[in-house]
Amino acid sequence: MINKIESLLKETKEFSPKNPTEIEEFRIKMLGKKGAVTEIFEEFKTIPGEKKKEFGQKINALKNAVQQKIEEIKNSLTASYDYEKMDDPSRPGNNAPIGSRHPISLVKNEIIEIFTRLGYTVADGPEIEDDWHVFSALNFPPEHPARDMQDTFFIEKDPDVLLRTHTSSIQVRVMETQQPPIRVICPGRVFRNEAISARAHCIFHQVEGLYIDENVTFADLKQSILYFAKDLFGEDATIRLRPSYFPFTEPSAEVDVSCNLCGGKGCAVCKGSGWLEIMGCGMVDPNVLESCGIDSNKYSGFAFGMGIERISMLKYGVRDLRLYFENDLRFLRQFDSVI
Ligand code: 2U9
Repeated sequence: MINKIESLLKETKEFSPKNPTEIEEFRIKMLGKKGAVTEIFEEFKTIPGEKKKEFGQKINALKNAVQQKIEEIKNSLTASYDYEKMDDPSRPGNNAPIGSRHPISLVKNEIIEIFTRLGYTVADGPEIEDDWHVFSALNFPPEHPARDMQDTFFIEKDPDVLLRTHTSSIQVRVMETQQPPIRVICPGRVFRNEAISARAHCIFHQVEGLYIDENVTFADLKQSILYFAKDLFGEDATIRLRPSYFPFTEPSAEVDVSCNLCGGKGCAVCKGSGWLEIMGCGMVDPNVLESCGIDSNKYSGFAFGMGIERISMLKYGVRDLRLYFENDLRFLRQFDSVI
């Protein structure tokens, strides 16, 4: 028996597996129900009493040596990633986790895609702006409340340097540098001095559109928005326009789309009205055309603007605007199946 123990100890010391399967085979061979060490424990029962102590110590030492060896090899194999790969070079690699698009980007891209199909091009502009491009060129009167420090983030005063409160400043820049026909879509971040709540944030995203040419009418505006609403919310969607007021458009309107959750019957989301407000729009005020160097006797145009967070909340049933800015993976991962 001593020889057997010595030989098993030697085998254990020299054991050097090529892969995890060989470790498991070794474990079964030594410690399994019919394993060599288990068998020696069985034989131990027949050893006479006076020799039990000596043999017992040797058998236990063997068992510990086997267990220790298995543990050591397992640890070193887990640490060396390449080892398993060498064993099977055709084995697929570990997938790198890929992220998902943010629900603001998803909706922004969808809106851009719809309007580029209608012949619009995307325009961009600075987030830090001056008074002219954000207010004066857009027909805001000198005492308009939006110009107030309570509503707008000013970086400097006299001359004013401020964070744009809408992406309309991009369209002003386009009109100053291009003559009609103009058809642009302007997505971007905007900043307003507002308290953060479930419905409002001091930073949000807008998409605005502008179409200027000869003989552009309110009917063109209505049809373009209807086409957009059907594409985004489904073929059954209808729209209604309610009169409104903006300094930069005349006439102006708020646009509602039929509630896609209750089909217009009235539910909690549309507060029983059957309608959801999605954007504002109007015919570009002739004062704005003239401020930007476009002849208002020859050209007319329409413009529209929407908050991307609002559209995204309606589309995906998100109840709290703050979720869009917190980067909580439990929220963001819900969009990983959307392309
Ligand atoms: C130029 C001329 C006109 C853009 C327009 C709206 C109506 C509008 C709001 C929707 C929700 C902003 O995000 S929101 O708070 N926008 O209602 N925007 S017409 O009109 C323009 C833009 C540029 C040169």
